[in-house]
Order: sequence, then C-alpha cells, then structure tokens
Amino acid sequence: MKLYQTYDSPFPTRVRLLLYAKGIDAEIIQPPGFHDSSESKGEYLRLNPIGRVPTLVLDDGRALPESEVICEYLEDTYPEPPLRPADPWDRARMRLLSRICDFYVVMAMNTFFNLAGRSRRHWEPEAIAAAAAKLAEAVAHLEPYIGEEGYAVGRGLTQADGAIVPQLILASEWIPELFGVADPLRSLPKVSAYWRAIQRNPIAARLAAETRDAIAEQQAAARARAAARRGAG
Ligand SMILES: N[C@@H](CCC(=O)N[C@@H](CS)C(=O)NCC(=O)O)C(=O)O
Repeated sequence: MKLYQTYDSPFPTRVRLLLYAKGIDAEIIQPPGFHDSSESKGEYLRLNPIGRVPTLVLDDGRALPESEVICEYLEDTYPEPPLRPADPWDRARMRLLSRICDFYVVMAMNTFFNLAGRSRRHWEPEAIAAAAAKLAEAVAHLEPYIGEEGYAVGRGLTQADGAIVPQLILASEWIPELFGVADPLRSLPKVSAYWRAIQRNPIAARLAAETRDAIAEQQAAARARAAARRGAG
C-alpha cells in the first residue's frame, strides 16, 4: 500500500494518524513538485484526477482519493485499534468536528494560503484583518463540541484528532506568526485546553512535529525564492 501525500498538508496528516495508530505498513510518497504548479503534478493526475493529496494506492493498483474516504476505508479494513467511537453520538461528534475543520476552518484559511504565496507588497492589512476575523469565527465552531478529557472525543485518539491537530498548527501557530494576527485559540478555553493536552499524546505529537518541520522547510524555500528574485531584479 502507498500513501501519496505531503507533510505540510492537513488532509494527508489526518490519514497518517490512522497509519501510525493502527501500525499499518504503507510506503509514504511525496509527489515531487506537487505544490509548485498544476503542470508539475504530471503523472500524479493519473492516480488522482482531482489533483489533490492524499491518495491511497492499494497493492493491486486501485487508487482512492479524499482523506475522509481513505480514513473510513482504513478503519473498515484495519478495525484495531478503533479510531471511530462505538457510541453513535460520540461517532457523530467525531464526524462533526472533522467536518468543521474540512468545511469551515480550511475555507477560512484560504486567504492566508493565497497571500503566503505572494509578495508582502500584496498583503493588504484590511484583507488580513478580515481573514483573521473569519478564521476566529470558524475555529470557534469547534468550542461547543470539543472533548474535555484530553481528546477531541472521549478518552482516546479518534479520527477527529487527526483532522484537528494539523489545522490548529496552521490556525494557531503558522498564521499568527507569519501574518502578525491574534491566535484564535485565545478566546476559546476548551479548544485551548484540548490543544495543550492532545500534544502530550505521542502520535498527535508526532503529527504536530512533522507538520511544523514541513512548514518550516516550505518557509525557508519561499524565503530563498524571494531572495533569488530580489537578486535577479
Ligand atoms: N477534500 C480533499 C481536500 C484535499 C486537499 O485540498 N489537499 C490539498 C493540500 S492540503 C491539495 O492537494 N491542494 C492542491 C495543491 O496544493 O496543489 C481531501 O479531504 O482529501
């Protein structure tokens, strides 16, 4: 089995939680040049015509896109240890928290993703302030539903932790540091407590470290490209 993915992306990170927690042996492949341009995706589009990461490729060559669908497939195929709570209400909360990340938090970060790829000349303070307000509103949707026992739901890791951890690194660390905006967790006591607690779990900590390292690498590459452009100009 192979997982095509990149370490700085939240959606594949959610799938890696299942690989690590269930001890699934999958080769991890980073499609070269994936984030550079649509042309650089090249052969990858044959595996996943949607053109996004992750994609899970089975040993017989069948390829599955979309992180949530991959997680559900892995859960069904490798049920132990379960990362989907048995109780229907808890299971619904797991799906709800993941969905809030997929539909609201990521959408609210789009302005920042776009600006990060552009020169700071284009960073309009009004646009950044409006995006920060939208992000704070989106992250706040987690507050009423987040677990209070150190995990997103219940007393152990679930798929929801895989959805939330990488997104909180982006929303609460990367964006405030890069754009100088307030950390949206400041006014969210339950999400803040969760964030402190979940990073004590070794698998969540591993995902967090991988995400931070990949973001630092991306930023160093972006700085090098900007310096090269200044040098050429
Ligand atoms: N709904 C998809 C979203 C996947 C997605 O948007 N992945 C991003 C990276 S986090 C991507 O591949 N973007 C295209 C690109 O960077 O070129 C999923 O859950 O897998």
